[in-house]
Amino acid sequence: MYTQLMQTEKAKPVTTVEEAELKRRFDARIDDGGFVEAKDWMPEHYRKTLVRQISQHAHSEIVGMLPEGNWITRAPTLKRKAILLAKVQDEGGHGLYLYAAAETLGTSRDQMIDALHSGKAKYSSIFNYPTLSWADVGVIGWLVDGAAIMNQVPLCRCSYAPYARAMVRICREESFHQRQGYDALLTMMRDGTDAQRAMVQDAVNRWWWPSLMMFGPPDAESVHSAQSMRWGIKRISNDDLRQKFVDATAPQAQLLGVTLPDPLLQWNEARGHHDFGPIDWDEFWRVVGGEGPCNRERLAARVQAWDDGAWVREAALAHARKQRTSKEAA
Ligand code: FAQ
Repeated sequence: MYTQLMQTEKAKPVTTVEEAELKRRFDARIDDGGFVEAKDWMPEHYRKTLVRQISQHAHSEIVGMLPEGNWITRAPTLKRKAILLAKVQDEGGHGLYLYAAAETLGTSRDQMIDALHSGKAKYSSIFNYPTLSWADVGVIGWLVDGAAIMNQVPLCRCSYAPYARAMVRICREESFHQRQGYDALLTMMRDGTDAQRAMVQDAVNRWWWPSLMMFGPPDAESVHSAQSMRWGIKRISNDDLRQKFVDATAPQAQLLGVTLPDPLLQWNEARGHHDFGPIDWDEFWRVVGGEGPCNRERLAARVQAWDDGAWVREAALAHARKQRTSKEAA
């Protein structure tokens, strides 16, 4: 399988003096905190790791349009509808920057999309949960975009420069997304009815634990972390990012007036961090393995959208061909 192939493939053995020198220079650049550009020499395993991570990230943005997109026609006001439309469109844009960044590594967008549609490539576990109420849209902005930013800010310093550059713009937009989600929830909590406040609490109860899972498995079980940290692809570990997210989010929950659904969540003065309860990693792996509440629905929606868009792609190609021919004739 595509992902297994990426996981197990080892760097090609360095066979020639020239390659050994290229590898030495690559390692030195990484050790100096330098950046790698698309045309620079890089080990095959570094390239494959990046294609895996960036394409999965792109797929997450695209599949991530579906849960919130589900509420565009039912947004409570024109203002909220316009905001949600713009947000979902932004996520589509993020997917496109990321596919473009991954393409610089020599894998075509068609190959990446085929890997998603055939179930070989992953996308974030979080998008396999349903959006049951309008409050879910606010909670996705607050918690899901909040977790995404926490994970993505360090990626602005990723050693692969095209990915790092894409992340700078994406992070600016995600930070706005996070604030709009929090603002929508504040409105419901402060100016809403008891039923609306209960709706927010219910949404927080359902999204809290899946949001913590977004950061990936515990460090001890994260198969890619050691190598990705060595290469400066990942700058902060899964567990450290998760801890930073909990520390940032707990006071925001208090301000909002919601309870995070974890009886073990409390400030630990000695550690200078919040302690929190155990994560259900069986649930995480079930969802990653395709058995989450919406996995089949999400994939089917993407495949359907791709098939429905075939005529647009064909028309665009025909138009480009026509323009080329008339330019050549002129
Ligand atoms: N879901 O060894 P590690 C967003 C897989 S964007 C599914 O720790 P790694 C914006 C992992 O791929 C959200 N699978 O892996 C938005 C690997 O499997 P593989 C996406 C997961 O790569 C907001 C295996 O487990 N963000 O939300 C997950 O070093 C609102 C072992 O794991 C990114 O993709 C998971 N949660 O670390 C859009 C950020 N976690 O590939 C719409 C970039 C792990 O061997 C609305 N990616 N796995 O088959 C990363 O930072 C990393 O890839 C991690 C995983 C941290 C996700």
